[in-house]
Amino acid sequence: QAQLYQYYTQTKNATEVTRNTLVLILAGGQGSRLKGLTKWRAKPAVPFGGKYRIIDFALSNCINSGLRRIGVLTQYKSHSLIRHLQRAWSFLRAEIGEFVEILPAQQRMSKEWYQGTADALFQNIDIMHRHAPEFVMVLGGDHIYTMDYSKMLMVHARSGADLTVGCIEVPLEEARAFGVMSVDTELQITRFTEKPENPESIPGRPDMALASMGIYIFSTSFLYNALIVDAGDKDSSHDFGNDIIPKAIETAKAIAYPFRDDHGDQAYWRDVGTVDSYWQANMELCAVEPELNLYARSWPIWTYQTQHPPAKFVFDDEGRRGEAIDSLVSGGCIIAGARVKRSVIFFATRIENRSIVKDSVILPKVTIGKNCRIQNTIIDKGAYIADGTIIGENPEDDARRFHVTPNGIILVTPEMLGQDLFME
Ligand code: ADQ
Ligand code: ADP
Repeated sequence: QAQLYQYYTQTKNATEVTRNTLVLILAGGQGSRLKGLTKWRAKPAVPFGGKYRIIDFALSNCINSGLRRIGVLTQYKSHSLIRHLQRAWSFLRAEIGEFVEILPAQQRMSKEWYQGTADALFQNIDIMHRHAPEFVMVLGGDHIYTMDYSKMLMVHARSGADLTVGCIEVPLEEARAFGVMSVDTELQITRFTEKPENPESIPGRPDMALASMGIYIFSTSFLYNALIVDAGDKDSSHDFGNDIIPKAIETAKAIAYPFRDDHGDQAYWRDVGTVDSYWQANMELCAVEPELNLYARSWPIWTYQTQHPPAKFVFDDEGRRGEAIDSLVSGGCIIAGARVKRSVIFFATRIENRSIVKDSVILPKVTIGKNCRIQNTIIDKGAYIADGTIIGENPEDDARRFHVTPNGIILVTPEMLGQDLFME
């Protein structure tokens, strides 16, 4: 009986854990490696996958995992992000303790904007305190994946750890871009290095490294203490990856949570922080059976979108077919006598006759005129592509007009085409 009593009092179920968790989504970074795509908007607000914004993935994961108390920390170029959050994510009901709250940098603790990711939390420590969570989950707002966070929370709660870090296996040559860790047989983190020059491989697997996904669960009192100590440390850069996590593994119980799918295999997770990786992750959605299943009814990805009529594919006046294959085409698009192959076409785009669009990502409200040939290209929102434009065939020509990545992906923005907002 004593054992049963202990079980009832000490074993938390998932609802107790998720209801007592406050999620904070870091959405304020500059995202400068996305070049023109983040010139006017924050990375989490960058459109992705034909109708979503990048942050919709983290937010949908929260809602689908039963996490309904969410703060989004914003800083740089937050207009379109805040507008999107208000439109798409204001349906939670404060009366029953559910919310998505926007926490902009507002110089409440000092005369500084958020100095780093840890400072972003520190500057909101009073707000966290008022919500009185038992656990705080910190997420980046800039990754594409579907993940049931409640499983990670249960592992954290049951292990009694102070900190749990979500991690994924990545090829060694890519590991330099991440926090890289080593773990013991109990998955306790023994070493953590942020963006190491020479990343350590997983024992027995020389080609792979264990990388941090930049998602953390903290037991609240441990987090408060770590943030206060960090805030007083003049040598700190006030960043989770550089400061808080490496120090935590020296002093506290910090465990790794390997993110796997339901079959125990490596799960789908993409950092879309560069133009190349952004293009690649969009292209992956065009596969017949993409690893990221947007069609799973059990895990819907929620977003906001203006209403549009269905996408339309028509013959042109010379009887040429308008068609798309291996592609995602959103509402409001009209493809008239043009061919689209392996591309993601966001809503309200028009592609005119004799044009060919291949291996490309076309953001909303783009017009592509007649006789255009476009491949390996990302075209930003609202651009007007004049009749006869050719992109992706002549590298020198492309480099003169547009941004070209190391992998040869071309980014075209309205500004590069001389279509600046102020000049309209
Ligand atoms: P990075 O992604 O390089 O590495 P960072 O640039 O700090 O880390 O961005 C993390 C998140 O915080 C992003 O969502 C960003 O928008 C946001 N952010 C950055 N500065 C902010 C600020 N001042 N205020 C509010 N939000 C801010 C991190 C970890 C690595 C890990 C990778 C995984 O540090 O250890 O491997 O994420 O991608
Ligand atoms: P929206 O919220 O309108 O859907 P986007 O996601 O396309 O916008 O983000 C673009 C953001 O950048 C908006 O805040 C828009 O007002 C702003 N913007 C875009 N181009 C310019 C420009 N040339 N000058 C100033 N602001 C711009």
